[in-house]
Amino acid sequence: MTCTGAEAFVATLAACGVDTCFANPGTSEMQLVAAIDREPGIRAVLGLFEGVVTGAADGYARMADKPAVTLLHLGPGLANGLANLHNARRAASPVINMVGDHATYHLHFNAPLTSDAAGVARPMSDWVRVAQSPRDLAQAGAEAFVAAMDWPGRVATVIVPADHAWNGGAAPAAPRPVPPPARAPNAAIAAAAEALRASDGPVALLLGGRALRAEALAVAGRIAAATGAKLICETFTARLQRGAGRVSIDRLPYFGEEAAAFLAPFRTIVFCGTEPPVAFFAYPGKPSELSPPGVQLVRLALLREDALAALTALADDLDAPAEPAGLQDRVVPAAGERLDADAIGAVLAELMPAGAIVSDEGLTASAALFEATKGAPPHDWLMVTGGAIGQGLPLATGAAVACPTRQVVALQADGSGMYTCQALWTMARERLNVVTVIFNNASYAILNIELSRVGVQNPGPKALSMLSLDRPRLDWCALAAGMGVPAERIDSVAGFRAAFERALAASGPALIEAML
Ligand SMILES: Cc1ncc(C[n+]2csc(CCOP(=O)(O)OP(=O)(O)O)c2C)c(N)n1
Ligand SMILES: [Mg+2]
Repeated sequence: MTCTGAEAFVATLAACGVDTCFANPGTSEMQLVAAIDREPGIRAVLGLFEGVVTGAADGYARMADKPAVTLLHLGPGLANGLANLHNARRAASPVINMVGDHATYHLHFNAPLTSDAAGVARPMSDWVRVAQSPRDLAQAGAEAFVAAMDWPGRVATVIVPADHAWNGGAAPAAPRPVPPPARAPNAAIAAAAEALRASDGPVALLLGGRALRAEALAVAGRIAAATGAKLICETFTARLQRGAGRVSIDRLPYFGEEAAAFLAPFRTIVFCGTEPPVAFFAYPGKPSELSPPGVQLVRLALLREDALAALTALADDLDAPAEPAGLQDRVVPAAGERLDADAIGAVLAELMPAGAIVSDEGLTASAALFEATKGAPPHDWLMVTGGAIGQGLPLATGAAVACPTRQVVALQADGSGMYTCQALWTMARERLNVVTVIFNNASYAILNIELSRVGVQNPGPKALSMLSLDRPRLDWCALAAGMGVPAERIDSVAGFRAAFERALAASGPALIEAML
């Protein structure tokens, strides 16, 4: 029996294990909408802006370790979703995009929505495929799944011409085997062991990617026990498993000079799942590379090599003890009187349930929140990996779809939140267990800091007007209510504590607007 190209494509994705579609469709995608309608194995989740759709696919991927599929409307719809595809790509998240396009014979008429969809896809995709026929569309689906699963994950985009979607004669393609992750070479493991044994001073292990999962961190803790190595994580992690009972790890500071000072004492740094760090931006007269001059840099495993296997082999080589060093105790810092990120972090550390998932787009609040919650019950911490803001609320949405039994907490700066605040509507519609905390400082605060850091002196009112969010001040409670999410505004630590308790107890989403 044959079916349409769209049906064959969707059935192939389902057979590969895709169970979720984050969608914002248009006319050219109606065959795909109908095919998903008939596919019982795939849940459809509507996002009201494409940045929500792609950011949710990233959040889903980080938690499920497999791709969701997005449904996007030709080049312009895809273009709206690119910034969060950039973040997904920097997180090495598996994502499949299905992007509709005009029917092949319609393209040359240059109708209004005509664009180079594949050209739009390329910069933020690792793999792009334009389907050639209805039958080829199913093949493209099977190939896209393997491309997206290229360990630990990639962004794969399939352009779907409308006539290939609606024409018949197609059949689902068989799923293809997903290859196991590449192994770090033995020579790299031996070099790391030798460097750690023979270092002429303090040693550090700088971890990123899949080295930040609990199992890998436990092995890193054993290596720390054997060598005294300090464990450091990259500044912006895709998914860090942390909290009480897990191996604790310090975060490389964001500002370049702080990061350089942090790394200065080390004579040997071994990298696993990440590369030697560089400054987020260049600043006049300041170095790009953050590792101290003359330090020995050893790459144990690259991002795309199996971090757990490499750490395990290194621990064996070092005869590391079975018990990891640096296990984190359950710690709740005292919350001060003043409502700030430290106090909110202290309340989170006290009240966050075990297994919580935190989407951190707290920007200037982030460092304090991260520090305060290190002794919270075990949880996962997800950050903005590619520096493109507007990720936090969509990421929380996708994580909640992937993990319906876990509590998601979105720690959200106000300016960044406005890029993709439509995610709140999806949280309400899907009744997702997300508590959003908005840090309303009525400012692009970080940019005010950066303005002086790049050396601008005495900025005028016009410059400052580009960095402030007052006149009018945003009303997040009204925004949330308008999208179906119950919200309350608080301006004290006690108020936050009570509101957070209420929000956790309620089912479905809630928003707390903290006035800083
Ligand atoms: C897609 C994108 N656009 C613009 C920027 C530049 N940018 C960086 S931080 C920022 C403002 C952040 O303000 P907010 O989210 O309120 O955090 P705060 O600094 O107040 O803590 C902007 C506009 C960016 N990083 N990414
Ligand atoms: Mg702000």
